Amino acid sequence: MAYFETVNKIKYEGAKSTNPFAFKYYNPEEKINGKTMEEILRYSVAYWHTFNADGTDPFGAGTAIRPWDHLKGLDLAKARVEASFELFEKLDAPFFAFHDVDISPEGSTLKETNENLDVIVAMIKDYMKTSKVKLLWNTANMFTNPRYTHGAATSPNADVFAYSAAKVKKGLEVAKELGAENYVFWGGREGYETLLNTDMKLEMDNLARFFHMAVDYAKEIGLNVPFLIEPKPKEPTKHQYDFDVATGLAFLQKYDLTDYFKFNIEANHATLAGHTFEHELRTARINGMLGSVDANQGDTLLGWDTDEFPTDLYTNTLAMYEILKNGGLGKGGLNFDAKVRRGSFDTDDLFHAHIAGMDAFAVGLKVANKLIEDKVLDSFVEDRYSSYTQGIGLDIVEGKTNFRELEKYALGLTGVKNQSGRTERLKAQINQYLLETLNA
Ligand code: XLS
Ligand code: NI
Ligand code: NI
Repeated sequence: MAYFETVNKIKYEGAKSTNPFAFKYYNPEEKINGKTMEEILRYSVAYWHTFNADGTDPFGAGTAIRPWDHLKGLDLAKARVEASFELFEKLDAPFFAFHDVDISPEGSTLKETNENLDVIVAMIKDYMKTSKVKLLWNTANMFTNPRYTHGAATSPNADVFAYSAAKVKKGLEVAKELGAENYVFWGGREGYETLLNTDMKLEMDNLARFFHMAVDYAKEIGLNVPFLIEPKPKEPTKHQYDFDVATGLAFLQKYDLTDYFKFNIEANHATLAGHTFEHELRTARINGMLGSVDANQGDTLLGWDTDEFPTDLYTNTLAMYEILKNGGLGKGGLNFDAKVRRGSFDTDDLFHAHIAGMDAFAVGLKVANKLIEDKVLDSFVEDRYSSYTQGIGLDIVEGKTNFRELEKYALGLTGVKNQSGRTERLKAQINQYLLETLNA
């Protein structure tokens, strides 16, 4: 049975195409520096936004009209799996990602929940045999159920810590069973509401204990995939412990976890933390910690995670710049952790949204690649720091000098001459590259 009868397989038709159900810029087979766009971009569909979300917001009921609306329980879960593989196929998406509770319903006990999960995981595994789609990552939802009110691994209640451990244990087994490329930890409630009732040190120590146990268990079952922390500063908690990449990195370093973890960086989480997307990507990249990306965008007028499909070409260009400079995403991918707007309620919108995001990142890739090829920023930056390649600057970077010598040197200077940073010129060049690519 077809769930999305109005849509056929989406093909690349080029920038002149007026077919709404065609890619204009994303050509999976097109090679950029010897690799296909498909191999570089590694697009992934987020199960929760595409098959579970119904448009509910704090002020109103769901609006989405879906062909599985009449179903319940395991039947609903099975229909969603069928629909998901139809959508992956039609979009030609190489990856998907899910939380445990997205794919199968929770039972009244943990045992029942796990049994439901087993049924659906077996079904997904079966579908994966005849599909090219792979699991980019899975994760445990430890924020929706009321048991996580005060956190999961950082809950003041040891029973909740134990329950959460059981959930992640099962999640790691599912990752192994489905051949996941990564395993994600997003700590939505790993933080606090107020310090008045919080033992912050114990909570953070416990979070590290939890991660070490996860590492140990993965080793035990032979699951050899990167673990990814997904930083977010707030929402739903007032303060989340893995606030941003730098904060998360300090945590991993303090608790000796850097060998096993990298970051899954989400655009909208970066902006909530008061950073640009490219800042978070850069911070991870220069520390060798860029694992994967939740590709979405926020709204600067709204103070929460709006999870919009990433259509901003400028931001996508700067993001792809970091990703290419990283040598790609390795086992990571660009996961569309994004949802259609509440008013975009029919199933066609699911396709329009993914096409929009896939095309917009393909543009970003092309422009970023050209910027790198032509060394537009590199040659400027190289020149800007050239004082460190000779004389006193070289002594500084080679650790061959000290305060006494530097004072002597400074005393001998007749004046200090700086160069312009040329911000506006560089921005204009990026615009030029963007427009040239679009008009090519
Ligand atoms: C929420 C997060 C979440 C994670 C997976 O803000 O982005 O969707 O990606 O738990
Ligand atoms: Ni996310
Ligand atoms: Ni998010």
